[in-house]
Amino acid sequence: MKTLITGGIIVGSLRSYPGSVLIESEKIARVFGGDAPEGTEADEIVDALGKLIFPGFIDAHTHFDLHVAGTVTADDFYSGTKAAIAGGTTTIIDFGTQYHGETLMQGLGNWKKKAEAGVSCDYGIHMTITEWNEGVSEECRTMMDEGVTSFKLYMTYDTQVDDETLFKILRRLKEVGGITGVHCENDGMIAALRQEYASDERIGLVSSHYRTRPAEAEAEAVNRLMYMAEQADIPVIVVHMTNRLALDEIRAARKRGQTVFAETCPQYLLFTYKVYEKDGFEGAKYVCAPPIRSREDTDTLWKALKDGEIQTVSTDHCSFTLEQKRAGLGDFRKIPGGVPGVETRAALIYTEGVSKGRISKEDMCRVLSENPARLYGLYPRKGVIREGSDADLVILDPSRKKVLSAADQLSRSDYSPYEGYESACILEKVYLRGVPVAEDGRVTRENTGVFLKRNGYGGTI
Ligand code: DUC
Ligand code: ZN
Repeated sequence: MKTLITGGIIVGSLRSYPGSVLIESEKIARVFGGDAPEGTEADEIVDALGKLIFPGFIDAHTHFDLHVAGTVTADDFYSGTKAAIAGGTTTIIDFGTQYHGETLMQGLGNWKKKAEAGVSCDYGIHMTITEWNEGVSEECRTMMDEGVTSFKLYMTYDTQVDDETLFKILRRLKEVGGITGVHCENDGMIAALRQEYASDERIGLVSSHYRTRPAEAEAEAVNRLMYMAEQADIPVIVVHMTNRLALDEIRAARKRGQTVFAETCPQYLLFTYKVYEKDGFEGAKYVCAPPIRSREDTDTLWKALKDGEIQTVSTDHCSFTLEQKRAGLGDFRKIPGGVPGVETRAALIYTEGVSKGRISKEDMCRVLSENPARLYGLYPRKGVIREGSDADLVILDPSRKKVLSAADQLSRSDYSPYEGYESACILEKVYLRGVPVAEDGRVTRENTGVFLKRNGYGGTI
């Protein structure tokens, strides 16, 4: 089967140009500047006139079927990956977790089992390390062999590792060629503030969530991570980075010569902490950690994206229903933390970023496709429109608008943080390895995703 997509603008991370893409079975067979030459054979011709053709988007930060805060996320792999593909995300990387007493292999096995629920986009797994011993250290090499080449460490929550463990893990990952993303927040500072706010009437306020997780707590943890990574001589990733103070710590580390990557998420680019001050319990819809910050911070993040100081925009998709959120009525500490996002990321970044001139479409390609592919060992199979790459393609129509609403979404969350938001584009067609799988936000073919064995980060950003 050969498909020719013609007449559109092919978007790359450095330049875009009018061109055509010939798909043959799962791969991109040819890329032409302008129209395909006379006589190019295809079973189907798709007219993309006036549209943008992006390499499939990669979301390197999802939590599907995660048991957390005494409950389980609303989306599992089945609904989560359908939501992903409908929104133009052809690859997700989910966080497998080594729970108490488990080996990394057990954690990985559990996550692959979860994926048996069905996967509608390709997927990889990062491994969250929560316990450290000789055996786990050995298993870091096994993980690399299994194609799980990136890890996750928490500096807060009950999944956290202490500084000694974190440093040992960094040194071990240096040996095996792994890379880790780190959730940076100072646990002690947050614990003390939460205790204080829970001791009076502030326990019932949603706004206590952000007041007890200040930007300083994030920046301090980033600072600590930077120095540990410098000493261990290893690149690291600061995941879901939210504010200027944290970015300043990354900038300082880079000035010292370190390689540091930063990820942010749409919720930190679009909203301010004022969402937590909405009437009643409305703010619970936005509770996530780290929390949403100030307007000054959102402006800083957009500029940092444009300037290449932030490498990726993922979602931290961790969805709950309103009923699940209500567990925190009367006690802000019990609101499960997380927001849905995997379905709306590309539309939001296009609308707020590209259509409003904050970033270019090439920047969007870089932070949603190419950089995550490079950072997480998928490049050039994914993340680029090039001959030989997987035919993961998104045709984005910038001439059609869409109002986002929970009523239309595929996520099992029953609300949308972006309810009523007008998207300046439609993800008209999504191809996964050559197969059309979604159209205008609806899934046309499900469960065709495969597990991706990834290479190690080879220093290619
Ligand atoms: N933050 C959240 O809000 N949810 C899931 C995990 C995380 O780091
Ligand atoms: Zn997360």
